[in-house]
Amino acid sequence: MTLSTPVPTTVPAAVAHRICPFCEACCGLELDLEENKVVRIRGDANDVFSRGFLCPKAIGLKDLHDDPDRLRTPLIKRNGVFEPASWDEAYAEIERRLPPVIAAGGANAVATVLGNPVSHKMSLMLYFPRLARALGTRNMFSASSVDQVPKMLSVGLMFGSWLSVPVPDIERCDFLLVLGANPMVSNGSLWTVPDFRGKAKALRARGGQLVVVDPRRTETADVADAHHFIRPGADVFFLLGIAHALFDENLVRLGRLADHTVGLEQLEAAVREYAPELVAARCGIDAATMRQLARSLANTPRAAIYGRIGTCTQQFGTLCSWLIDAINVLTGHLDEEGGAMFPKAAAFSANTRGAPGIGRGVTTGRYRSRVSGAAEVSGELPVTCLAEEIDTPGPGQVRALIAIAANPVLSAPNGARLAKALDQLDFMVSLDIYLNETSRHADVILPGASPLEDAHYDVTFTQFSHRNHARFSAPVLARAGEQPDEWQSMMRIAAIAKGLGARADIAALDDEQMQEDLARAAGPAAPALMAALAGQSGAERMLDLALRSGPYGDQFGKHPDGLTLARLKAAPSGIDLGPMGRRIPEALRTPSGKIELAPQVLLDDLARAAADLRTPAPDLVIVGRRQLRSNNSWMHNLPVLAKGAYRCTALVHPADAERLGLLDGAMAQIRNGERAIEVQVELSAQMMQGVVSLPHGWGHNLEGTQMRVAAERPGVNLNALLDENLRDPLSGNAVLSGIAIEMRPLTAGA
Ligand SMILES: Nc1nc2c(c(=O)[nH]1)N[C@H]1C(S)=C(S)[C@@H](COP(=O)(O)OP(=O)(O)OC[C@H]3O[C@@H](n4cnc5c(=O)[nH]c(N)nc54)[C@H](O)[C@@H]3O)O[C@H]1N2
Ligand SMILES: Nc1nc2c(c(=O)[nH]1)N[C@H]1C(S)=C(S)[C@@H](COP(=O)(O)OP(=O)(O)OC[C@H]3O[C@@H](n4cnc5c(=O)[nH]c(N)nc54)[C@H](O)[C@@H]3O)O[C@H]1N2
Ligand code: SF4
Ligand SMILES: [Mo]
Repeated sequence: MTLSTPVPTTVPAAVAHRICPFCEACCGLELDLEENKVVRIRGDANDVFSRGFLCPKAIGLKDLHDDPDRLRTPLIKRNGVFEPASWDEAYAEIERRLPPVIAAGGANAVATVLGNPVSHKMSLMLYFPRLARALGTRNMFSASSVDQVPKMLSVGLMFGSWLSVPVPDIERCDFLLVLGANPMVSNGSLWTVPDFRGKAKALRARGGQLVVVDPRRTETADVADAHHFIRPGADVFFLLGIAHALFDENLVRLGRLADHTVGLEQLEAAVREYAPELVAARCGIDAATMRQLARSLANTPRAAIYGRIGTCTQQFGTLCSWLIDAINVLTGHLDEEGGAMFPKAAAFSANTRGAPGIGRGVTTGRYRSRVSGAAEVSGELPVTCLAEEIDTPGPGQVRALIAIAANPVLSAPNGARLAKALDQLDFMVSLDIYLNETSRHADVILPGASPLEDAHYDVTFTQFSHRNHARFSAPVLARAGEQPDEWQSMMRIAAIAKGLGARADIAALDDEQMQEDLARAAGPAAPALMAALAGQSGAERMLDLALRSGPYGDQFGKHPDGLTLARLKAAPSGIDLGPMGRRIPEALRTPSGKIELAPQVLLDDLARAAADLRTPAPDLVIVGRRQLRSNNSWMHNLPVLAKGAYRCTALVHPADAERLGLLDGAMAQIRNGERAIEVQVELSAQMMQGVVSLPHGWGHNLEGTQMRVAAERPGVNLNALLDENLRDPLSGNAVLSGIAIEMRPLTAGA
């Protein structure tokens, strides 16, 4: 008997379409197939959203599919050694070992940790809530807290829901200020914008300006009109200075939003003491430049400021995230064409559900982490608290972990402590496609299907897209063996956690939960909706429901021309839903029904910034950097991306190198207190003096992994240098940027 639900086998077509799962740009790809094999990958010229764009990573889809190291069967660790196992055996092992942990320690004894690829896999994204409900644990962690929680919190406070992130309307924008982001390489984040290069070029061609503010003269700065260096971590002062100048020079124009905004006076009072002249030295940007930027933002009819990871992963991440949107409001560019606007996603968006224009808003701190007392934000605790929750004894200690597409041993600060802690667990399961730095600690690994074998819809990224659209990717290739969908693996674990056992009928369980969800959402209409969805199951059924009941949906017959999953399936290059339109006040979900320009918790946090302004900035600090042929920690095993020059180098300004005795190509030690790493130096005039840049996600030299290509050139782990206890106190997000370091030479130059 097999426990895994059989998966329909697709008949290979000559040409197939797939949304690229590797980054937030979500490009539509066209794949040539021959006998269940991909022979060529190109951008889908007809894709309604990405219009043929792709980057070199897309080709990696084929390498990923063919990678001999990619796991194709479950693994069970016995006597310290992983052995291939059947799916039945793997689930049986989970049933043997997980329930006793829950019985002994309660629901909170099991923790979950989610990684970045969850948001690129519909199956994981839609079914994790089911698993979470079955587990009932408060110990939920994710990569969000080494990433974007500050933005989620600031937009939650200002606009009322966690993912109501305004994004630049780049195709109609004439002045764009990019702060702490490098979309030329990252291809955009919390802003789904394929072909940033082409769009930036068009912006400049129509007479617009692109300005980049970053401690490195980045690839994005290279295609901009101007670049200004900024001291890492000083963004809060830069933004306060800009806001000050807007008030000071009488440039504040709320326009239409005046009626929909509260807190203007409080904001004005809060920024009063931060004249550009006062903060300039700390920012490394002169006051005249700051004032000019404020004027350009205010006086250009269609303009926006956008900030990303550099503004989030620092000690004032929430303040920065708030001030960016506040400046867009002050200059009259929020919710206006060519400014920063709210996408209207076809499905799953909190700001299209419920009563328009008002809501419960967001709350944080409904509970706190056991050891550090970090506040819950959006149902999660900071991932930097995971190790201490495992290695600190006492009631409520975490004794089991379910890791889902996550590699925190490399991606979070102080992975060495986490690695040690993971070995102390009573039980660990990884849903992962590799035996890597984190999954090597698991007792059972359940592999996910290759993206080419999986259906997909961008649950998350349609909510951040610069143009509204909907696309669905059917599986491109037939599956081998018994490989289930990842939602099925999670339902299986959910059934085990609920005491129903590994042999539970998960299809029936899925129906039951769907019925419950429908009853809650639709009341008496639920049975009719369930009937309308008949014949579907799993993630696709959930998607169909969300599309049909969404803002463009057919409303189950009420709008016969509206969206359904069947319609999407019939449009392999997607359905265009038009440019972003005005959504204030309808998109708001704050209790006041207004944009909250000056939430009290943020005003209170300014005291911390004020104190920091009085502290002298360190001489030498480190920041991160992303690279085109890489993606966080997990794409270093793909030959097509791994080739080329060694990339995990520390960029150092020549003047710093001279001062510190560092030579190009030579090895150096970087030290942060007790922690040290050895890096290869690369002299670079791109760097601001006093700032060193090193990419993250490297360090593939740990024992017990199976990523043979990555291990050949392991690189060094930036996060080994960072302190897991440094967090932005409001959001709990890790501080990854602007950390004071010392650096000294180890060997002579190459
Ligand atoms: N110093 C520093 N650290 C950082 C950052 C930084 O800028 N600087 N950036 C942070 C950011 S923004 C992020 S998002 C995090 C990322 O943090 P993580 O998500 O923890 O790290 P990833 O490297 O993305 O690892 C993803 C994992 O998912 C697995 N995986 C890939 N595809 C699938 C799949 O289809 N199914 C399953 N089940 N597993 C899959 C991979 O094998 C890998 O184990 O890193 C953060 N860490
Ligand atoms: N090729 C590639 N693409 C990716 C990824 C990848 O690893 N590789 N990761 C994906 C993920 S998970 C994410 S979250 C996105 C992130 O997308 P982005 O936010 O665009 O990421 P980065 O390229 O790291 O750009 C961050 C910039 O912030 C700068 N910076 C560092 N510290 C500071 C500071 O204190 N202030 C300011 N103003 N700037 C600072 C850095 O120099 C860098 O140029 O990228 C995604 N896309
Ligand atoms: S930009 Fe991102 S989504 Fe587009 S092809 Fe490259 S990795 Fe894939
Ligand atoms: Mo990220």
